[in-house]
Amino acid sequence: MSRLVVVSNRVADPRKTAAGGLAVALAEVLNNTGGMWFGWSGKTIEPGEPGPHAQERPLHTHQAGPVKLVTMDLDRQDYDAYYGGYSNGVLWPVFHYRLDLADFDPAYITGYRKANQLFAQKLRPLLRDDDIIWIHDYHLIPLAAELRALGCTQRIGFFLHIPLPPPLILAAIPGHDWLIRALFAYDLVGFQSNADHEHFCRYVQAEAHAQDLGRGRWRAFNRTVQAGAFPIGIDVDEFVALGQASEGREMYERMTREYSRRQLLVGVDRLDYSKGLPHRMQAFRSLLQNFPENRRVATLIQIASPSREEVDAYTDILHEIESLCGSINGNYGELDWMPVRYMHRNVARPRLPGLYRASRVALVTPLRDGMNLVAKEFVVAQDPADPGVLVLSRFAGAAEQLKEALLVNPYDIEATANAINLALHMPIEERRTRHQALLATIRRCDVHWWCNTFLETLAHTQAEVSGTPWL
Ligand code: ADQ
Repeated sequence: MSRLVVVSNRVADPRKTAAGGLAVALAEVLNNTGGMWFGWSGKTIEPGEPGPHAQERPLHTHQAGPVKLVTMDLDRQDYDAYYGGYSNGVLWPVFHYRLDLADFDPAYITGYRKANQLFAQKLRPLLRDDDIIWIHDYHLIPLAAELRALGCTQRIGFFLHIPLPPPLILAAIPGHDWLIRALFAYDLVGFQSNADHEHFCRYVQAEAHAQDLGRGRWRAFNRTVQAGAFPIGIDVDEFVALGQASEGREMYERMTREYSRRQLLVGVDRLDYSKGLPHRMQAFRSLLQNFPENRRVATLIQIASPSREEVDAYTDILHEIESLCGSINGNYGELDWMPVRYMHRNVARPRLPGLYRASRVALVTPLRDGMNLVAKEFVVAQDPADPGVLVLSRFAGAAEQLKEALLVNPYDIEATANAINLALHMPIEERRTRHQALLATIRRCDVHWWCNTFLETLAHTQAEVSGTPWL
């Protein structure tokens, strides 16, 4: 059997739990298949620090159960241009439709390319001929092209965890043509939703004049690539078991005791401008303003884990949220009731199911999101006899699958407040019916389905190369 090699920017010990969708999903996959997980070590070498040049630097290797973790350090300047610069200063905002937040510094693309070349040079000698390579996310789009340039002929798949915008927005990215051309070095390219896949098709047809070979296959630059939607899921059984374990149960009991006379609303996010936290706070404020019967009852618990604090747009959003929470609590709070409890930190993963289960409503209202796993976790954690209600942004990839949620436009503050009110007062029969349907979808398309479908498709697809490829 072929060995699976997963490559992503960050690598985590799959036996431990982490916050962040990609780390959680990949840990599930690798724990099942075994193999190698390659990526950045989390360490940067400062200018002037003694030691070998990047190319000669030794790799870090660590066996974690069935998974071999291999990581490399990056020079500070390369890391800044690759990670903070092109990946999170250009690709992340533009892929999330936020052209206004992008920093189009021409130096970034060079650092991004250099880091990808270094990843390729370090990974190449570790590969076996029959390895299956699965590369993840926007940090590493050109990695297959760099590996091919070094002679790799293995099957290589790519999965984009974030949305792909329509061609007009995509074309705002400096180097967009180079970036999309690099996708043709893969055998299979996967997206979260049909919408993202359709944007890819439109782009390659219009900008790369690719030939449509049917059934998701495209031909351009003397290569073919297979593309499709593979919506990511969660490990449902694992999350159910987590909810039944002692920490999950204790959390549930503590929350239901503490808030016995209240109705809890919950939001759990990385602190990121794509998650729509200020809009969510404003909708909650409108709920209290327009539907006063919810005052003294509805309590929003918002957990936002620290994320990418070295990027300016992230500190701005932090201050905005703190000020909104302060003003809502100041205007509506009572001596014995605080409308919003905001925590800027992680919740230990074993406690999450208990927190979700104790909540009547989840607010998952990103302005744009590739998928959003919190929406799925919330549904799975509910008591089927008395389930809570999911208020979900129609701009999350999850909305394509989770049609029985209350779908909202998070920019429309009043409409979102109406939906939250509806959720808080939804009759139990309707809650059960919606929950049953949502749970069935989430179970059917869980993380194992995602992984198996992607890898099976990859195993049956190999790019055809004819003539001289552009590489
Ligand atoms: P993220 O943007 O990180 O992931 P998401 O899908 O919601 O978003 O995953 C977050 C994960 O981290 C969930 O498992 C959640 O429970 C956990 N988490 C988040 N905040 C936490 C907190 N404060 N405390 C504890 N745990 C927390 C990216 C894309 C998404 C896509 C995933 C997977 O942006 O659109 O769904 O990858 O592909």
